[in-house]
Amino acid sequence: MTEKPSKKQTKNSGIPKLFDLYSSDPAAADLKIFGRIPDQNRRGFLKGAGLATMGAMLGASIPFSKNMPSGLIPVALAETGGVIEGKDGLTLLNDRPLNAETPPHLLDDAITPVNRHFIRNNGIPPEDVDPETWTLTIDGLVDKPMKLTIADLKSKFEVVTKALVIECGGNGRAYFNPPAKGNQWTLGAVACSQWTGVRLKDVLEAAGVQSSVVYTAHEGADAHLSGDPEKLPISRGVPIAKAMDPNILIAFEQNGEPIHPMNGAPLRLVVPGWPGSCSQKWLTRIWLRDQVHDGPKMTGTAYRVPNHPVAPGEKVDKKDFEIIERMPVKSLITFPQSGVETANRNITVRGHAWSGDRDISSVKISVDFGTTWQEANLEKATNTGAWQSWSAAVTLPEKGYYEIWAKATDSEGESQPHAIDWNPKGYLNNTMHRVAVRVS
Ligand SMILES: Nc1nc2c(c(=O)[nH]1)N[C@H]1C(S)=C(S)[C@@H](COP(=O)(O)O)O[C@H]1N2
Ligand SMILES: [Mo]
Repeated sequence: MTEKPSKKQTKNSGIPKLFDLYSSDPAAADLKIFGRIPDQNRRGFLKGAGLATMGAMLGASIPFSKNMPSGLIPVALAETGGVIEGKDGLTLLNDRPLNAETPPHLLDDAITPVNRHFIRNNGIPPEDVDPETWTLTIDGLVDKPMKLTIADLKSKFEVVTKALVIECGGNGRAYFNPPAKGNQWTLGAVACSQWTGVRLKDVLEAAGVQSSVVYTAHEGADAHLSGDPEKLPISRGVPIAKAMDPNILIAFEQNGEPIHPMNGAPLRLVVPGWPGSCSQKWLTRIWLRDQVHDGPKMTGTAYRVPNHPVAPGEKVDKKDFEIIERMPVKSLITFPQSGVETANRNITVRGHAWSGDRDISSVKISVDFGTTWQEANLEKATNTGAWQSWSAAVTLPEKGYYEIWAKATDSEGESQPHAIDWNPKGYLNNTMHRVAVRVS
C-alpha cells in the first residue's frame, strides 16, 4: 500500500523531489487521504453502529459487513486501500488480526502522533469499551487484591506523563534470510507517544507484593482469533524486579487524548525498552505469580531468542531459547525518505535513536557506505524510556546515488551491527537503517 502521491510527485513521475515532499506539514498533507469522509463520520467506524453510516456513504448496504475486520474503512471510502480509522499513512501487513506499521519518514516527530502509532494485534480487540465501567484487577500473590476503575487509578495514585518507546520484538523481521514466519515488519513497528497514567510500581505496592512473587502476568480484553472465549490471544509478563521500574505505566491517555482503540483503549500497560508484547493492551488484570508466567506467547519459542549465536537457518533446540528482555540499540532515519531525488547537496538528515532502558551516547552518520562517519547532534531524552532525536548536516559531494547510514551506540558501548544477527523467529533486528538518495 502506498500513500497517495502529491500533485507535484505525479508531475515529476517517478522519484519524488526531496524538498517538495517536506515543504508542508506531512500531517496536514495526509488529511487529503480522508478528504471525502467527514471527520465526525469517521469516528464511529470502529463500532458496529458505524455500519449504517458507512452503508449510507457507499450508497449500498454491506452484505458481508460481519466479516469486515474491525478498524478497517471500506476501500471505496478511503482514497487509498486499507486505511485504518484514525491512522494515516500506515502500511497494512495483516487485517485479521490487524497489524500495520509506519513508514520511517512518518515517524519524524519527537512524539509520535496517535495517527502514526503502529498497531500490533494478536487477536480481536474489544468493541464498545466503556472507560467509566472498565476495571483492572490486581490479584494473585498480593496482600490486598484490588479491583480498580480508571477513576480509582486517577484518584488513588500519582498521575504522570512520559514519552515512551514501544517497539515490537519482531520489528525488522522482513529482512531475515532465511525468512522468519510472522508479520513482515520492516522498520516501522516502533513509536514514541506520550503516555499518561499511573506507575505500575505504585499500584503493585498498594496491593502489597508478597515475597514469593517471581513474575507478573498481564491479561487484556481482546478475543482469541478462534472465537474461543476461554482462550486469550496473548498474555505476557515481566520479572517482578522489572515491574518495579518507575517508568512502567498503566496508561489511560495517549498524547493527551483517550488511547486509540487499536492501541489499547481505555487502559494499557506501557513497558518501555522491552518487547512491545509486554505492554498489554485493553488491560483488565495483573496477576502476580510465584513462577515465570506461562500464558499464551510466553512459552515455546515466542518472544525468545537462542542463548548462543546461530548461523542463518540453523535449527535451534527448544531448550536453548530464552525470553527476550531489553530491546537492543537502534536508530531510524526519518528524514530524508528513502528513494528521493534532490538537486541539493547539503541535507540535514534526522531521526531518533533508542536502546532498551539505556541512554544513547552517540549517533554517527555515513554517506560513503561506512568508510567515514560523522557525529550527529544528539538530543537528550525527554525522560527515561523516550527515544532521543538527532540531526546531522551532510554533504553529498557530486551527482549520483548515495546511501545515508545511521549507527547508534548506547551508554554501555553497544552499537548497531551491519549484518543481521539471525535467529529462527526473526526478533531483535537492529541492523543500521540505510536510506537511498539520488543527487541530480
Ligand atoms: N491485549 C493485547 N495486548 C497487546 C497485544 C495484543 O495483541 N493484545 N500485542 C502486543 C504486542 S506484540 C505489541 S508489539 C504491542 C503493540 O502495541 P500497539 O499496537 O499499541 O502499537 O502491544 C502488545 N500488547
Ligand atoms: Mo510485538
